[in-house]
Amino acid sequence: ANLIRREDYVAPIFWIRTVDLCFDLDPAKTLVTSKMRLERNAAVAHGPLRLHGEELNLLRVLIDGESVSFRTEGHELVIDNVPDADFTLEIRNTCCPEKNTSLSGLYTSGGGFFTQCEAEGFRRITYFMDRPDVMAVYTVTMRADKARFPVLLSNGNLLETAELDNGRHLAKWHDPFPKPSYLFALVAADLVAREQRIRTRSGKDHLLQVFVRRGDLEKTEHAMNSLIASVVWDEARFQLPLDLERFMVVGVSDFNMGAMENKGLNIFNTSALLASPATATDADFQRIESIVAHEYFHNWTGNRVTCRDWFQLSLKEGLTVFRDQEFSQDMAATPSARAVCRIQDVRGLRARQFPEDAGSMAHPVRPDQYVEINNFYTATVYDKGAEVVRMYQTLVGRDGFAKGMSLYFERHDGQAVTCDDFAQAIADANPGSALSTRLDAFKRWYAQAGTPRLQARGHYDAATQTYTLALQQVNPPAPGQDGKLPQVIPVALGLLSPDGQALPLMLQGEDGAAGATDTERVLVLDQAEQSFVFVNVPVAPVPSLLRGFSAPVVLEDGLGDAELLVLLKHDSDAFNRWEASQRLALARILGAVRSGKPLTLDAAYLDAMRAVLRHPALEPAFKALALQLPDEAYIAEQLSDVDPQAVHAAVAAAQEQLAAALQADWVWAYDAHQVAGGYQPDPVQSGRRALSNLALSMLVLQATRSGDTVWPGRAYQRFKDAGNMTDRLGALSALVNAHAELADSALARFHSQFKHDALVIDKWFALQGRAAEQEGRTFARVKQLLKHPDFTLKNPNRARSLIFSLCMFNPAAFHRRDAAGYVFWAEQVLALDAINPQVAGRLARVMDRWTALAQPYRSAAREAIARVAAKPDLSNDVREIVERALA
Ligand code: DPP
Ligand code: ZN
Repeated sequence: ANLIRREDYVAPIFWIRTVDLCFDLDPAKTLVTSKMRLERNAAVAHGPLRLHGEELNLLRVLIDGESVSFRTEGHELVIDNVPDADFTLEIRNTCCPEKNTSLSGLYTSGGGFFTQCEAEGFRRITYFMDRPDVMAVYTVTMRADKARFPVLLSNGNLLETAELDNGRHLAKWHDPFPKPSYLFALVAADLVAREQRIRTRSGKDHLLQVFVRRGDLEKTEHAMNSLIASVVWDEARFQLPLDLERFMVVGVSDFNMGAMENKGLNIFNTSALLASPATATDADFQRIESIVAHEYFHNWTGNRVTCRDWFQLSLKEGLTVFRDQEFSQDMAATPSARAVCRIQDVRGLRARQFPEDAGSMAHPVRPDQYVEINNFYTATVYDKGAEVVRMYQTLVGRDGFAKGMSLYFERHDGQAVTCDDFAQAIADANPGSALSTRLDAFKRWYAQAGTPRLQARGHYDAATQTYTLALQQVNPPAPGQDGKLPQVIPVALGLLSPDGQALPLMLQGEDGAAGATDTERVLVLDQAEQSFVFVNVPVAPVPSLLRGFSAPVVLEDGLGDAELLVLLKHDSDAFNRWEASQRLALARILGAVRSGKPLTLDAAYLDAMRAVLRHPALEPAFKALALQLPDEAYIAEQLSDVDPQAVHAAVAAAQEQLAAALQADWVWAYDAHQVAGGYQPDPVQSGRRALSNLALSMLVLQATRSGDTVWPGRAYQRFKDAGNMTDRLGALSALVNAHAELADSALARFHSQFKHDALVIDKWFALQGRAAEQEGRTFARVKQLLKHPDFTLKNPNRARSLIFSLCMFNPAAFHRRDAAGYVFWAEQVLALDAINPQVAGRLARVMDRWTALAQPYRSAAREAIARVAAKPDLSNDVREIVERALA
């Protein structure tokens, strides 16, 4: 397999200016005719024309209407003799959509045709210069059987429809915006649409459409509302209008990703699109809102300005994740709900990106090399990339960032550019800012992999009333990277008096004006070590550092229980308040794991948690997050020689003690947070449901352990009577996670009630795959479920629901001392690889952190990885991952 390197980038030898595509759609054999206008890139030396193509049947090649000689080299079609002047190239080929189980290129799903071209799927449709810096204007003609495929969609505007012989029909689309091939899309299927006309601020009219299968129409209201809100938000916050008359969204149930931002024709995994109160949870509603927004926002950040090459992926993904996070916060409206969004985002970053940054697949936000680009749609590129964009905003301010965005579009609209171009635009729009004066150092965030550790030590001098904060950063080596340089770390902070008062933050050398009355400010650490001296500090303060998680680093501030309790009680920064709750729990769990002694939660911790739960002013959504224990994966990241069973035992013990000690409080919390009135997925209602469901799970756990049947009975009742999926699933998972006796009959009832709704059955599998492990019961159940008639590896959502749930989200069920989990993993990776390499590659990633495991896990994991690597015909996707794991 070829290693592709960023430093080897060369501009294309030819430009493709226009493409005229013609599809005669047939599931078994689709005929594709492509007519292109090409032009030599004057800036680049001579060379043959090279086109990418995979799994295609080539029928003919014409240049200016004449046949030409050509050859193939691997997956490339090479034409040596091409005119110097502009010319037309016509290619005719076939492909086989119904055999395309990789879901990349043109494939069939549920009897319709769909495409997925990012990153390199277009070459599985026809021969092309399938790289994002080749941008062309597309005209697409589709012909298909009208009865089976009544809806024919492609990018842009509909030019023409016509009836043809033999029950076929035709549609012709034209997209006026030049675009890279990865943004091409086509849909031919039996679908219906929810439609909405809107008039935007600028006074233009637009048609929004959400296409789904017939029975799903009533589940599209939330997606449509989310789309409208996204259009309004992008115009208001960034002055970015909708540039198309028609904006289409289509749902498909076989899809590798969440969704795809094809120009004017977004294609969505149904799991990221369809929701009704009866079938989707609050978390689903929230996820749909953010993914609809994400794909819509790509229309500017990704489509109008795209990536020069795939190493720049974070240019569009980091930026667009940042934008969808900001959107979700703005939609959440209240400060507390905003903080809840931020906490959830950081939780996700720590659970997925931190381990990635420390493991075998660690790579910079802008990677330097890859074998298979599909393997680099990662938490680092997306979520750490979003944190990098957030730091720009922190350094130049919200208005400065908006100015930078404007300059970015002014300079680069219609171009394929790099992360450097983005950085330069933000810096140039903010001369003299904390960013512009250290731009080169800031850009190390794109180049250096690994999570920096930020060490902080404070010293208070009562005599001079000064507080000296010494900050130090340590950048641990990552694969192929040692001797790293200091990064630019914005540290938002406040200082609290021991009784919780916010103290003014004036630095030594500042006059009265600056900092005198601020109680929060941002320090910029850009050296390995720096000290900051605060003056006029009346008492020894408790530092609240890295507020709002102002940089993606691991903070080591050495605070003990007493100080964390002050922050938990008084910090005006809700993020750090939550963080204090997590650190109190973490310290106890890590203490137990490291000492090998059973965990006993102390009264101070339990009282603090009770105080949070009973707090008169804190929002329920916040309480639910503060009372939730840290993820096992996050805990494991704090350890070397991880014994996942020991981590699980400590977490389980903490859970049980929290359930028992606060029993009366949980009863109160459950009763006091019932939601009256109709279902709304808003932050207030969903916060109440989150807290009452947490309370219920605690009560069922406690009851099951003590042999009491009242709460399991109530949970079962609630499971049966719930008016929405959030509460129904909450009650069900309370029963299943506690291994309550009623769990099995509840599961059976749930299945029979929802057997016709694939997305709900996915939840049914996922719940069982993620169920708390107890004496191997969860693992055994998953193996049993593999044989369930509803299970299939071919549908990515279903495969993920069971297999990924176990291997990725259930460490205690997966990491078994007898290695059966790893054997299972190897089998499933190989089985999936034969069907869908992208999904198999994702599953392969589960072993990224195997070297951090203790024995006997480590040796067994290595053996399983080696078994996969030994398979001769692995996909590039899986091979790259297992080879890096073993390197
Ligand atoms: N569909 C993926 C996303 O929107 C890749 N672009 O992030
Ligand atoms: Zn994206």
